[in-house]
Amino acid sequence: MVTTRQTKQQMALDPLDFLGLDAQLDDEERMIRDTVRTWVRERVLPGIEGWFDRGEFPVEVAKELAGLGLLGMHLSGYGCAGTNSVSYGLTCLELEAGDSGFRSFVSVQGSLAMFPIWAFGSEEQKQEWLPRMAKGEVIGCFGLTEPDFGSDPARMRTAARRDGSDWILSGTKMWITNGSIADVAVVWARTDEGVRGFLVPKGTHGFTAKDIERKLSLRASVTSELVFDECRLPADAVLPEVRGMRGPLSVLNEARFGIVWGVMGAARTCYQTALDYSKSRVQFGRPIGGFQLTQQKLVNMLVELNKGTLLALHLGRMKDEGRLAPEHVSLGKLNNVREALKIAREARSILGASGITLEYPIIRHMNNLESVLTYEGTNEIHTLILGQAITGIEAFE
Ligand code: TGC
Ligand code: FAD
Repeated sequence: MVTTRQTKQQMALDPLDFLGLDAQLDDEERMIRDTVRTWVRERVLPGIEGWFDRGEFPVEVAKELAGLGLLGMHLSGYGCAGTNSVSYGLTCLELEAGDSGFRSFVSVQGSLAMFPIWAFGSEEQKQEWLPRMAKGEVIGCFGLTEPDFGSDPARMRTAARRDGSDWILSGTKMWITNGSIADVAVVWARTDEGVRGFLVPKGTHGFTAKDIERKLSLRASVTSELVFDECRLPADAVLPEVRGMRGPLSVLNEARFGIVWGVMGAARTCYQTALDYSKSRVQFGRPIGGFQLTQQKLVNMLVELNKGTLLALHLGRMKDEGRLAPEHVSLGKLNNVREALKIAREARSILGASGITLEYPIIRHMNNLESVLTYEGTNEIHTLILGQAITGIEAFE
């Protein structure tokens, strides 16, 4: 505890790392965090306003992200970097401090497309896809949601039936990140043996992808509808090691973990922007940061940002120790997205009218976070998962 004035002065309080969490990271984690932060500063920030405005994702960055070792970074072997979970989380945080679209790209590639192949694929499937995906030569997507089944994917209509040794896949998947730019889609479909995962390469006869336009959120990210019209797939297109909803749902744990961290990056950018603005914007003859009501907003942001980042780090350490349950991830996703969105809205208010333009990053982050609140399990679904965990009573239906 700080007891003297002198000790207090020696301990410089950093408004962006108030609790000194940096000291809780090891050298490798810090190095990865700094590398990604620099890359975001040099490669994302100069272009993001334009990409978001035009509704584009600069797909050429896939190879750069691969060059930094970030695609499938928390997986081992097959050309993947094999980092710990905290390093993956820090990467998500720094990417999302730039834009949620970049974290989404890395989440989908590493956690939703590569992870199921790595966890449930045959050795041949792993050899065929993972090294090229780690290099960014092959882009993947993950098709679970359907037009009529979002929160309740177990009722999906997409189905695959056997025809000799082949499979015939039919159905529609909706809201699929990276859908039209993907070289391979990991598609979940009902079969006689329960829900199974299929690897569907781009160009498969009957497989089409159409982008969803006019989004006002995650504009620097590709979101598509995938249609499978009697697609004939070979016997080895199916992931052999998993059957049932456990397959897609366990994959989601990986990406949800990345979101727990990522949204704290978006929140940090919003807080930092509002803090800077509050010190230079003068009204009634003084900086608005000098008004008690503004300070209360900034302090609320500071508190939630630090709590959320601490929670992410705690969950990361639990994951690295093999102690993380899916319900822990739900707690992190529920809290951190909710609080990040509140921080973004509060930060926007501090900028007044300036807060509604793309000249500042806040409204972009705020709009992005609306998608993040919904995807990977809405906040209602995570509330129900936690409600069931503590009462033992299921309240989904
Ligand atoms: P339920 O009957 O509870 O369970 C079925 C089987 O699955 C197991 N299980 C899990 N396993 C691992 N991890 C989890 N989180 C699991 N949750 C359930 C369970 O043990 C059981 O296994 P078994 O072997 O006994 O059969 O499942 P349910 O159908 O009742 O569903 C429960 C519910 C509502 C929680 C689930 O459907 C759900 O999470 N819904 C939300 C859907 C969702 O999150 N969709 C996300 C789509 S992907 C996406 O949004 C990507 S965005 C990408 C980006 O751009 O970043
Ligand atoms: P619905 O399930 O229709 O829910 C509507 C509302 O009802 C929500 O508020 C929900 O919480 C509430 N609700 C539903 N059931 C209950 C209940 N039992 N109790 C209380 N409230 C309930 N999916 C993929 O498979 N792959 C992807 O790559 C992907 N990327 C996405 C990218 C973006 C930008 C977006 C926006 C979505 C993406 N999704 C993806 C889809 C996403 O996972 C779904 O949108 C999400 O699961 C919610 O489904 P829904 O939109 O159909 O909403």
